[in-house]
Amino acid sequence: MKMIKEITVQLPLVLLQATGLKGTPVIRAEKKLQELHGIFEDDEAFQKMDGSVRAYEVDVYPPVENGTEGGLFFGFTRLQPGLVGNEYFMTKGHFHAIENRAEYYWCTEGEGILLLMDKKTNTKAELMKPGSLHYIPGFTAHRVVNTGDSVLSFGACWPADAGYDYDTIVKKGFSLRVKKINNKPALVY
Ligand code: S6P
Ligand code: ZN
Repeated sequence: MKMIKEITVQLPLVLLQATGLKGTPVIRAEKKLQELHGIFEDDEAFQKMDGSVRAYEVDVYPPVENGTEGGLFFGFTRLQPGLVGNEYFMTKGHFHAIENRAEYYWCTEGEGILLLMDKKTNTKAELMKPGSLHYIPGFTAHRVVNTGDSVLSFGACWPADAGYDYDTIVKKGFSLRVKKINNKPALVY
């Protein structure tokens, strides 16, 4: 069991070596809880938490300059388990700044839910588990929720000119949340 887990976690490195990306400088972005202010519903619970706790980190391997049309980025996110009130830890979530840009996610470790929301606020939820592959179409906001009690890891591949629009999500939120109710994950509209 331990062996399988190790192989799964190391898959992105194997991939990097295989594609010649080894040696590309890695850009690591850490998101502390305090940087996620405003995205959780229970602000009172949020204020009581230690804001310096790391909620997730993203390693981005950019083989081309940021903004290169036609180029692709590869990234790997590790999202910690946890709760703010009864809402699971999640990524900030974003549309792409160039709205039509699509993306792939695939889960390598842990369990969670990918929330997708189109421009008309129609939502979809997809189960993430090791091996699951997720196509995120253009014009679609995406956010990952860790519903397990261990780290949720996933790879991502997206156009190098996609960019990020976080503001729309911070202002309007996602019309679907994932909460721990009766000790299990529940979708709350
Ligand atoms: C980039 C891609 C991911 C996320 C990462 C963190 O287009 O979707 O690399 O940046 O999972 O999520 P967020 O919402 O904080 O950027
Ligand atoms: Zn994205």
